[in-house]
Amino acid sequence: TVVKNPTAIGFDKEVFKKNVLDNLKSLFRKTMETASQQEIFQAVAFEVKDLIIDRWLATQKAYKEQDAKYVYYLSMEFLMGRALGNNLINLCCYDEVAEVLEELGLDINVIEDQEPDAALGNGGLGRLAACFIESLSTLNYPVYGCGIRYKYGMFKQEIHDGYQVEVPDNWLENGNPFEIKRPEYTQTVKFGGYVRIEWDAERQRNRFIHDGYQAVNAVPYDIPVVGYGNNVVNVLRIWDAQPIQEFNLASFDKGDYLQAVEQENLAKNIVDVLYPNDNHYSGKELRLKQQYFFVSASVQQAIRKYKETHSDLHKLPEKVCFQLNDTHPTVTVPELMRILLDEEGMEWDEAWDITTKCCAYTNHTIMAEALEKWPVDLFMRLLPRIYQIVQEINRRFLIEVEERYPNQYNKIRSMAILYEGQVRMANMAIVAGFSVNGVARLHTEILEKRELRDFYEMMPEKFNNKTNGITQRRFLLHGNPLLASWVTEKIGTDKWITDLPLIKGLEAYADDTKAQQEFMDIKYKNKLRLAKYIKEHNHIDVDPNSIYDVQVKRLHEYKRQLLNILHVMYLYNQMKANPQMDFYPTTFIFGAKAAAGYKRAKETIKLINSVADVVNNDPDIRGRIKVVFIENYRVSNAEIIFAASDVSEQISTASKEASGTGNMKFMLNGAVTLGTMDGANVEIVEEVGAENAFIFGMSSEEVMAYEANGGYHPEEIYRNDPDIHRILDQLVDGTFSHGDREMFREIYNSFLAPSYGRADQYFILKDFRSYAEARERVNKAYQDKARWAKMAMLNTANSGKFTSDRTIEEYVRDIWHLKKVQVTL
Ligand code: 26V
Repeated sequence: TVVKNPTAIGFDKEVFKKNVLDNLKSLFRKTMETASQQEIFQAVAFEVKDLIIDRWLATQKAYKEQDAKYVYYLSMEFLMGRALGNNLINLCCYDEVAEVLEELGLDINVIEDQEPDAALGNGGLGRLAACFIESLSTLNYPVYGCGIRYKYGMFKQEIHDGYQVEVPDNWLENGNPFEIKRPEYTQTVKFGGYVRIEWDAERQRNRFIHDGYQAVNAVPYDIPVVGYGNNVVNVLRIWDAQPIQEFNLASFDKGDYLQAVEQENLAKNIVDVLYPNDNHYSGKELRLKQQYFFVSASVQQAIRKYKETHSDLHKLPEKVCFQLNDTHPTVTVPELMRILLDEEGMEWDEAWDITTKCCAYTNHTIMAEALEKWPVDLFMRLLPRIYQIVQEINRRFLIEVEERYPNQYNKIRSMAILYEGQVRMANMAIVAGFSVNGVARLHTEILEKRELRDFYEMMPEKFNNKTNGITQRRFLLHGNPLLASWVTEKIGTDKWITDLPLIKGLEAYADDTKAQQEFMDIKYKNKLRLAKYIKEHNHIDVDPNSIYDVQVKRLHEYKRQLLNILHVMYLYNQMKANPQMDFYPTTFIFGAKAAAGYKRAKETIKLINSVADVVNNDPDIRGRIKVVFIENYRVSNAEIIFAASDVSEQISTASKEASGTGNMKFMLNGAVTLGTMDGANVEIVEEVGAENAFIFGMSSEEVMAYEANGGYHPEEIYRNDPDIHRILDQLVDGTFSHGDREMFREIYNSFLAPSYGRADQYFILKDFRSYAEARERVNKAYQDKARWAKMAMLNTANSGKFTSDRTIEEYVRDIWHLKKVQVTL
């Protein structure tokens, strides 16, 4: 391929080869002949870590010399995926290593496949964090990604008889060759106990002493985050929990004994598992423990590091910014206050001034059920001193509200941090942060005009938008090497790798028949690759000449996978009634994990698989409609899926999807969006032009207007539209369930007789006709090969805005104010 290496100087194939063989010997006592592919992966990965180490040292040295400002990106989730391939790409020696492996009789793809995904995240929010730290490295900015080293990441999904089964993800089973344990940076985190007040005669004020607590050690593991071709290596620091003192069986003192056992237990389960919920809050104590655990360790570490070279904590904001990835790390605010007040002896006002200049908050959803509201009793029991500080923050803020809005109790009701026995984390993040951002223009507008209206009115200067982005190094260069090389050839430079807007150069080829042919040939090859993957993993034959119409994302009602599959049922009915209908063969591809306790989501997976069973095996259909549910959708297979897609399904109920990032990955890879005017789809359409996308459905304004009126009446649609009537009836007449009339009863009821809430909350029936009509347009458009090729190419060509490099430059300009650091070896 064409990726030429600016900094692979020093890469010596023969040395690399020899070292890999040596690693095999020293790690496993094996030779190339006897080693397994997994062992070879380990040997290669250790060698790659070796390539990284000198750059890593040089980077941290350069930061120190320049006394650089850091952003601490605090996130419960980093959905990194695999590291080997992307590290090689960013070290600019992917091709060279592929050659070495080939000379050893190995296929680099097979070696890469040995690596488990680092799935320390659920979906959009976690993957965004991963793209961000990669972009920060590539753009020469100092960052610490701070998170949790979950023993079990996102569960593996298996499909048994059409149902989702969750299997634990023991991702560290074979060790992680890229991580480095840093016991010397261990921090202590305290839970429970009580707060004692002592009079400090010397300083003439009260001292708050936290006693009777249980403590846990937080031990960091560092994972390198390699920038593209610039020698920069930043750190993803994930914390493991260890008991304070080794459990001492010889202890005679019963009090000590019990305390030792308790502390050991506390340490044991804190980092056990990632909560597999996406968008649904449930006030679990363990989750709050996880939050405070990694936040306290990270903040203590940041302060300690700062104090190594600075004496005045008042200038902390010049060197440190804490970016809160959603409200999950919001205890950063009271934790920083605690350190400044109790450990550094500052006065409230000084501490508050520093804290509010250091913290910034990103909002990722307006879904009410995702809002974190901790019960006060739980919160104060687990974090007694932190709770006191929250009370004081709240007290002082409410005085401000009262001054600004005398006697307007509604303002207090909406903005108070402590309200009706709950700690409202978003309110605390907004009150204490100097920046509050949404993740797409429409989303930020909805925050300002609706969800956070009162805050926006009171402190408009805090609000800003940062439309999300994705890294083209992973989602084009690594995931779609054929298209990557072709782009470079066509636009005559590989500079798009770090300057994505250059990809606009492709526009010149939009009407060029030869280029169209080449573009579609590459798409075809990628479709073959995905067909092979599906055959191997799902045992379904897929026709690479069919349209690949794809919806991959977490399963959630607002994302409306149900609308998609209901429409497949409708198409099936049409084709049964009219076998000669004009229809270009289409493969409807789904991939989605459902939160383990999300019943409706799990029923929807079963419905998709049940429809697949019937449609795929009906001889009347002659394979013209296929439905495929790809098991265990995750970052590594996502790369293959995006590259192979023709149609990108982005069909959320307008106003509900904050941004979406999958939509951008599809666009970059030349898939055409079939979507609603929601989240970043709005900006995608703006970039590519409405004629190169298929837009349908209600606007966010319409949706919100209906919601304000308590919903709409889906039963009218059911009564008046015979096709819709039919598919809903088919949910309960056994058509797709071997005669079982109860299997999909609850889905049916959700449209017509919901047991709680409104009927058809997500406006599926209301948007159905408009969706069906858009899908017809897609099917027609695809039959005009030249037109489709042009549209697809224009999507790739106009995806420049959606690089996370652009997003990061905006964060740096408006919020973080970092300086670029050059690193030389
Ligand atoms: C929320 C919660 C709620 C409490 C329980 C555990 C848990 C875990 C994760 C989340 C995150 C939900 C928010 C989220 O993922 N939002 C997504 O963020 C993407 C990146 O900004 C954005 O593209 C998606 O539109 C948005 O849904």
